[in-house]
Amino acid sequence: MRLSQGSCTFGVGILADFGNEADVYDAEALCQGGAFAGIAILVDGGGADEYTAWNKSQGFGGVMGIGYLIDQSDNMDIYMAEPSLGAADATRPEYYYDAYESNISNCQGAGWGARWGWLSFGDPAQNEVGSGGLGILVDGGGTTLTPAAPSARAAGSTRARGS
Ligand SMILES: [Ca+2]
Ligand SMILES: [Ca+2]
Repeated sequence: MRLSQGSCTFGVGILADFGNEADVYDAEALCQGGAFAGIAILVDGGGADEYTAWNKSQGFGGVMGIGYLIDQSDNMDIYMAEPSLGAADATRPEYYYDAYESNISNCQGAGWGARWGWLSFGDPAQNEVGSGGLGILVDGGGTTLTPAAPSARAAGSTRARGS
């Protein structure tokens, strides 16, 4: 499932759960506070929660985007940025990168900018026009961070900021 659980492209997307129950947030990409050109927020008020995603999630700011994942409590939460299913696994998602033998996650407080010219409309002089955004993961304590795929946790690329 993509574009869900507090996600936006050119707009605002908010998922706010202020209850104290334990929740499972499981999605694929641009989710759980993942933003392109806008503001995306996932805020959870309490409970021992589990967050799982593959790419550009859990506090991700892409081009012109600001993404927040805010877990307010000190419950023991689990944050998973799926690292890999392996190159030979046909079920792996498209975020797999052979050079790293892993997914490229851009999760858990990551800012990412476009530098491949895909916004330049074919004009090389206009490459790198998509400055990255701001990705923020805030947790009130008690967190378990599982092994994450590369480019995660307070990561920034191409005029971007993650924290
Ligand atoms: Ca919760
Ligand atoms: Ca927490």
